[in-house]
Amino acid sequence: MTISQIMLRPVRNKCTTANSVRAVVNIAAIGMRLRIGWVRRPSFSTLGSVASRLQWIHVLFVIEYTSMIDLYTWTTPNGRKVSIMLEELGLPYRAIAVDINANEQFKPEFLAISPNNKIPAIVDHDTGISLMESGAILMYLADKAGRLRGDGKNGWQTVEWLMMQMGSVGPMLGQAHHFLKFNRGKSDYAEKRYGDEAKRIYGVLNKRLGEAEYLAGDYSIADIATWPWIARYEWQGVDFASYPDLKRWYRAIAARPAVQRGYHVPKEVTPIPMPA
Ligand SMILES: N[C@@H](CCC(=O)N[C@@H](CS)C(=O)NCC(=O)O)C(=O)O
Repeated sequence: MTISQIMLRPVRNKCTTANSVRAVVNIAAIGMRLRIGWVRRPSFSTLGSVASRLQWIHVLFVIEYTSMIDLYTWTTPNGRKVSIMLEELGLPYRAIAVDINANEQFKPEFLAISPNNKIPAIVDHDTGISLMESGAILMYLADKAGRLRGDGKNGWQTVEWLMMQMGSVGPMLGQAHHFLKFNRGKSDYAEKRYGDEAKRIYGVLNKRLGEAEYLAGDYSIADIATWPWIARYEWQGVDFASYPDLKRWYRAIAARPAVQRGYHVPKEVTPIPMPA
């Protein structure tokens, strides 16, 4: 990490220590990682009169680090993967909403970061790296933090189930949403094809989760990639009763505080769906 700037913030007479502390918190709220906050207070013996005391300036020095990550996202399973990951890792980030219903993904400034016009994408100002594709982003963040990627044998299982999500769970369940939720009645063939495929995928995941607590053994980016898609089980017309191990896994991940925070980025739309 590099020190990006030193802010010298003069705050006038009514700035009590409490106000100064609030200033530090406000800066943290926009995502900067604060390392040092220091308030220099005058000693009363140096103040000649009430008037000069009122003129006295408290100075707050803050050193900021450029560890912030810009996350371009929307309220969809692919977007939520990355906000959940960032919340799990506790990395400072700023969510930038790209409303795909308003075609904001086609704006030239977004295409410069995500040439395939899809969210999510990130810009890591710490390293200067920008990335599209949720699987690549999850791998990058796991590598950056040294967490949630699995180790040894689990590492390859993590890659295996992450790739299964990217190549199968996401694309197939996305088609199920398209035909079963948004275009019902337009194609019986497509509804059956993707409805059946959704159930087949649920069966594969349920079997795996009957053998292991999480997809790659330990909780990992494979689970973080998959869970937001399963959170749309109602859109996919799936009844969890036939998939008890998948339901156990779904509920355990839904209970994680980081998942609950990351789900509502960049804004809250509905509560997390919860099967009985
Ligand atoms: N393979 C991509 C898929 C991303 C994707 O499909 N994003 C959708 C929202 S979930 C999107 O941005 N759609 C806008 C569009 O296709 O124009 C990934 O995993 O990041």
